[in-house]
Amino acid sequence: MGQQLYNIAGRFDLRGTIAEIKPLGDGFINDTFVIKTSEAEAPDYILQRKNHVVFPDVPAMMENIQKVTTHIKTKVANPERETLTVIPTTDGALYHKDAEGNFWAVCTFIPNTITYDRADSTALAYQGGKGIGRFQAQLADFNEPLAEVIKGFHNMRFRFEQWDAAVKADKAGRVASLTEEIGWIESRREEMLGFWALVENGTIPMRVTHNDTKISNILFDADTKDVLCAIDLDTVMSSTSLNDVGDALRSYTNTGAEDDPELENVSMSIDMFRAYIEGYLSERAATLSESEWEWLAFSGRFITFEQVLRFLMDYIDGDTYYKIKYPDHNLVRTRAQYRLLESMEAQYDQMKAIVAGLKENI
Ligand code: GN1
Ligand code: MG
Repeated sequence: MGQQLYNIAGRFDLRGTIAEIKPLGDGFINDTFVIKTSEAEAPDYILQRKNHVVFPDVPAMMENIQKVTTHIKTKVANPERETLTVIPTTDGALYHKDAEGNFWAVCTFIPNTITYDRADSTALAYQGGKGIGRFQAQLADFNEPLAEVIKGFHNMRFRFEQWDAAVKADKAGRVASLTEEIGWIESRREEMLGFWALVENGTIPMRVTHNDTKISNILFDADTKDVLCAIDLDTVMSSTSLNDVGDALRSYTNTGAEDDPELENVSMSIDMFRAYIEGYLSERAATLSESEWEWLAFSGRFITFEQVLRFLMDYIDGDTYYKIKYPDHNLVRTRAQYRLLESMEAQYDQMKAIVAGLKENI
């Protein structure tokens, strides 16, 4: 891989000399590397191999990212720092396709920043909420069409179609051992599709959204700990803004890990819920529709449910979508996310009361 990475990096229009290329983070989908350059004045870069099984049209995805970041750059004081900068190839393309058919893309590494795998304070949750609220606000007047990079990504009707097909096919022969877990999904089918019907009939508006708002996809300033921008823009698409809030609540409010094998660790922190929502509303309160207000608290339940479904579906399919670290990883993820969902359900009245209180005070 070593020399190959240098060759690939060499295809892009980089400044400076490459000193080192090393792996970064552990995303479930793409492979990510940091390119360090020798010269102090040359930036470092992020190189990613984009997963073209998950993203069947990488060129369209890169177009989306380019359009959205170009738009955001017109809205901010520091365009180099407050959104991603896509670096084209020396031929001017937004990606490089290698001999094996892999797609690669580069953006600038934004220095003096920090990411978190877990929100460890309400201050951080507030900042994260502010970040996604601001991202949505920056794109409120974005009117160009965006490609649907993953079909039906947060579309619950589509997810249930996939689910029904997966359970029926039972590719890995695991369905018989999953009666209880499958029951978790089936008992909520009607409620979740009922919510989605409000999106389908236009009661809940479609907007430009990020769609993968877990905390590790947000960049914070290393000194101030203030939010800088949303990164991992692969899934930017048209969706409901509630899905961004819901996915973030799933991530920020969890007292345990997403794949915590110790279920006692997992619950929803109501303080983190309040902090995230307050941060989000600091940017979005004035522009939320009545229906968005009404379903704001529910959004956490919706996306956490979807994540239970997606992890379990991947386990049923034989672990083809998410990278796993051990054989039952997707089942452990399913159970941990289900525990979080139960905790949200148990605290739902409080969540709604917090949102109602915040609405009164604006
Ligand atoms: C994936 O790409 P990454 O690792 O940030 C997934 C999200 C899931 C998340 C669960 C394109 O996010 O939808 O919520 O894992 N992204 C895609 O951690 O499927
Ligand atoms: Mg991603």
